[in-house]
Amino acid sequence: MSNIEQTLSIIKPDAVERNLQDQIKNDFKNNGFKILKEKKIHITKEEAEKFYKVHESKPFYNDLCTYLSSGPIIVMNLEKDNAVLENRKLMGSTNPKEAEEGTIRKKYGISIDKNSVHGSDSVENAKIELDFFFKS
Ligand code: IDP
Ligand code: MG
Repeated sequence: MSNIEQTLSIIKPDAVERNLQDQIKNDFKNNGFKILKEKKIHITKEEAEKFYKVHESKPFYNDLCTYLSSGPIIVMNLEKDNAVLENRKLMGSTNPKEAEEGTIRKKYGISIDKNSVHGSDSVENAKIELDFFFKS
């Protein structure tokens, strides 16, 4: 049975800065994802704080929000069968050093904070995160 889902992906500042967006988009397309919507934006620190509010109590929260707002990012609405889980698998572990061969974070990630991509972690959060960037 098919289970088409949508999820939010972000190509983070470290990857946009190194001009990796086309390679990363090809990774998604080659793995069966459709890019339904995409836009390049530069968010403010306040917007990053709102987006990452679930991490408010973490020691890395401030640096994380400074980083996500430090340069342009590409936000994408991806669609695929089981898109949320499939995207998490294609991204690899949060820490690129622990990410599996062939994953986006293994290939392009620099460090745990500069790990090139974000992906929603549940169907519920995917809806919230897609609305955050794409609700008109
Ligand atoms: P995820 O991006 O794999 O879902 P989360 O635990 O949701 O990982 O963390 C959000 C982001 O916060 C990570 O992608 C990473 O950039 C950053 N981060 C997570 N843990 C750490 C840490 O221990 N030190 C610094 N940055 C971290
Ligand atoms: Mg997360």
